[in-house]
Amino acid sequence: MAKAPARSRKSTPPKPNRERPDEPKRYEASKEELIEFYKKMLLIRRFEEKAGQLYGLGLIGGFCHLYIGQEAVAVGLQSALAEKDSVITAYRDHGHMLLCGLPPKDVMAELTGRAAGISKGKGGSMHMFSVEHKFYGGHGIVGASVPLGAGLAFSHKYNEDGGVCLAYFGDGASNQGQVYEAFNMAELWKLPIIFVIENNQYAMGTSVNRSAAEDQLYKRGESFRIPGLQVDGMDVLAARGAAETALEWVRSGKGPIILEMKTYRYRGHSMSDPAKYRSRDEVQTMREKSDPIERVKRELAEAGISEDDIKTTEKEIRRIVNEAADFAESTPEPEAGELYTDVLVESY
Ligand SMILES: Cc1ncc(C[n+]2csc(CCOP(=O)(O)OP(=O)(O)O)c2C)c(N)n1
Ligand SMILES: [Mg+2]
Repeated sequence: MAKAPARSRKSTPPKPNRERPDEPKRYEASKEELIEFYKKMLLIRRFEEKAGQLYGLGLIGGFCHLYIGQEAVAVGLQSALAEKDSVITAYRDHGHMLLCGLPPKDVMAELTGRAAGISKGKGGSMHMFSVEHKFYGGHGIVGASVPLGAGLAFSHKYNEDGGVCLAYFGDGASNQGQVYEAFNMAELWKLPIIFVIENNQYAMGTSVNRSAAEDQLYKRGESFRIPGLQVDGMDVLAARGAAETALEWVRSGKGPIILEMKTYRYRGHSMSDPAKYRSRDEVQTMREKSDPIERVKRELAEAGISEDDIKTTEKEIRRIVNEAADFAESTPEPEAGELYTDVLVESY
């Protein structure tokens, strides 16, 4: 039998260590920007609280996952995006959409299953989409936003439009195989994508330290040479600072980057969650000590914004959310014939 050729003892020399991004700096916001961050976080919070109420009243059906507690992540990151950039996420998606500029009443009407909803009332909470606003879903398959996001980044590169894709996924999703296939291709092809791991510490009822062999999720790209940064996701200015660093990295053609945003969800996983996997105390402590909105409120006071101005902002947000809810309750449901439209795309 022919002998197998002797293996060369010389191994390929390792590639030199990759350049790494600088540690992000906490963003120095102007007064106007700080007010804007506050408004946006409050809009998401009040919108989600209202959605929770409408669900309780039976006006919203099916799945509904609230983002309460995590607002600083999406607000900080998306405030740094340009119009050419795209956003994709999983099912905890209402906040991300509002930040992409989708009107609150169209999102709320989708939740109540009305024809005026952004997906004509046929998608519901998890399946909203708006090419016009460069919001590409809304996906119920855990981890799916990662390869789909890589595809969006590929299209930015192919079309040379200068855009970057912000692809969000959860700590639970970060244990999925498809995530790593996408990491490999994204780095190989130097795709313009920021992988955002929203580490809210739980995947349904499983805590990250029970399910992740490497629970420092920002390191998950190491074997693909994708750098990662760990960020305080309860601080909107830290999130914005990280976005600046990540965008600079990606826009200069260095390929993908990972941001692990350490955050926390206050509500249950979805609307039916027995919440037996964590104590009330744990949630209460997070709310009291780390609430991202209260934090900005303190910064606003320090910047000399008056209580009255803050109250006026709160009133304005309440008005927007109440109007969205009134619209979503009163606008008609889709005609029965809509069952047969938008099912298949015909292309010749
Ligand atoms: C492929 C797939 N597996 C399982 C599920 C069921 N599932 C829905 S949400 C979820 C937990 C995901 O947690 P995480 O990624 O941390 O996101 P979070 O809900 O915390 O935002 C699971 C397992 C699913 N929807 N898709
Ligand atoms: Mg999670």
